[in-house]
Amino acid sequence: MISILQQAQKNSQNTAIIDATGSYTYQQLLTKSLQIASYLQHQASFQQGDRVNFLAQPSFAYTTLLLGIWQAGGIAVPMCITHPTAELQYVLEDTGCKVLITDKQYYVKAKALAEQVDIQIIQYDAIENINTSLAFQPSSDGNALMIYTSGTTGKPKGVVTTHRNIESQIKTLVEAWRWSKEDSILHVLPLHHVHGIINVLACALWSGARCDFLTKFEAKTVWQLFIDRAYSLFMAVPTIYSRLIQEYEQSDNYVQQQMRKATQAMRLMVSGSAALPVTVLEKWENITSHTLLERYGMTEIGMALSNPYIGKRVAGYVGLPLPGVAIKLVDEQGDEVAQGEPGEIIVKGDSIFKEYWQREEATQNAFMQGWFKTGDIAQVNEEGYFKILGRQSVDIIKTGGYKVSALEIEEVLRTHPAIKECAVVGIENEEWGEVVSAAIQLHTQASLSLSQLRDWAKTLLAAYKIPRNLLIVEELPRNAMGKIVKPSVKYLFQENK
Ligand code: MCA
Ligand code: AMP
Repeated sequence: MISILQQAQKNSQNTAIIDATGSYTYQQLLTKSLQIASYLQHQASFQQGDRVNFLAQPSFAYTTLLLGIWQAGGIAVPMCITHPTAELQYVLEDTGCKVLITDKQYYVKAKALAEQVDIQIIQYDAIENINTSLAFQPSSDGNALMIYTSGTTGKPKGVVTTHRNIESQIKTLVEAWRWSKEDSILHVLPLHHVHGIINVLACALWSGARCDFLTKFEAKTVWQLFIDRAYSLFMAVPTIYSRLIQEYEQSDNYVQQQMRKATQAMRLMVSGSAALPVTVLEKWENITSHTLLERYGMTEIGMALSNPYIGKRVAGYVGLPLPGVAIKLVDEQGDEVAQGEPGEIIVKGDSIFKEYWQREEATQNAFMQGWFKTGDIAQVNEEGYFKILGRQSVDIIKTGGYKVSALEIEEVLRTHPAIKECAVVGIENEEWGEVVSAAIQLHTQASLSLSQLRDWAKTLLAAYKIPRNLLIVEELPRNAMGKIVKPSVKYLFQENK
């Protein structure tokens, strides 16, 4: 049996999950997960190692699907519940899955998808009262999870991690941040990324802690739940902390006092997925007395660097290497840089992913002598703390904690009949980190407004990929080779603010 299930068995009587439908123990989680595993093995078109995609709200159902697919020996592919059909269809086709499981809410959406892709759709509620014996068990070296991530080339790639990788990612964080079964956490993050799946949900399950799901982030509700439910932990992206600060500032004195009291009583609050502005860290500290623990990670590697749980947390720095993670900073030739010099972060360890799904060349190019090349540039201070300086590629944008590829968005924009050429860049923004912005050259006599563009794009791109700023230009800035110069495009936006 895989370790996360063994861990759950140790805490069978504890409350595991609270969601919009009720409260569930670890025993209920195990029972339902086994039913799902058995259903897949006996009643679905499933074989060991198959990808099983699923679309479900953040909930008990989602959690049992994740564990059930793992127990069956499948690769769990959690899909984004807010993605438009075009993005979902891409993921279904790329994974080549035979089975898609959905909760009640997404069944109709899934059925429509199934008309375009040949797969079996299983409704979660139909998985009931069947024999719960398993024909085969997963192996710890087997593939476990596939998460789609945007990169510097083409469409998003499936990042495949094994049970061993995941176990290593979880154990590292459980140890570093001292998770225990006494903990409880409010989960407000999307469940198709590592931050929400591993750092919050899987660490809670591993520890026998309680995880409460909020279906969609909403600042007022989060504060109310902090006040009502006395959580010990919270983890989010910087944009969420900004939103919570805005909500605090709009509240009256009495409510602010309750907000302060509730958060001061927590033991740890973590920020990650994007750079935490020092102003946000300071404001949060003034409200809650917590110095946010900032850490650094990536879909391909889990978490790699973290400020310490006990000890100095340095504003603007992402901390020190986590246990079990080897890190080096290298120059363009792959040689380690001198202390204090900037270099690319390369990482090695058990938590590093196995491969990009069916992209052998991309997988090979991502590694250098066994070290994974992150594409992030950092510098180390005298005390060994890392500071992220930026990314090698201007074509990667981080907005609201989501990583998006400028090239992928440009490819979609070019299919608009009014657009002759375009360049997408991320423009710095205190609340969102960066905001997706498009400079567009139109065909003669064509016209296009931002709202027209956004309306058109919403069936093709996830909401966070759709440009928020539009600049119509006569010509895009190009170099002598005719290549668009992205820094100059950014400058155009700054000039036209
Ligand atoms: C929404 N809005 C935006 C953006 N998104 N404006 C600019 N840029 C954006 N990216 C605007 C909307 O237009 C709307 O404006 C208002 O904000 C509310 O929109 P809504 O869709 O309701 O936003 P939201 O649902 O509140 O989303 C904000 C969010 C979300 C909760 C911060 O982006 C989120 O969950 N981010 C987390 C992503 C994450 O988990 N990443 C981890 C991947 P108006 O009101 O004017 O219409 S990274 C990872 O996993 C690695 C391993 C790591 O290190 O963690
Ligand atoms: P993703 O591929 O969505 O997992 O995003 C990973 C990327 O997020 C990293 O390569 C970094 O560029 C960025 N990132 C994550 N955490 C931080 C952080 N604390 N500070 C700055 N960038 C971060």
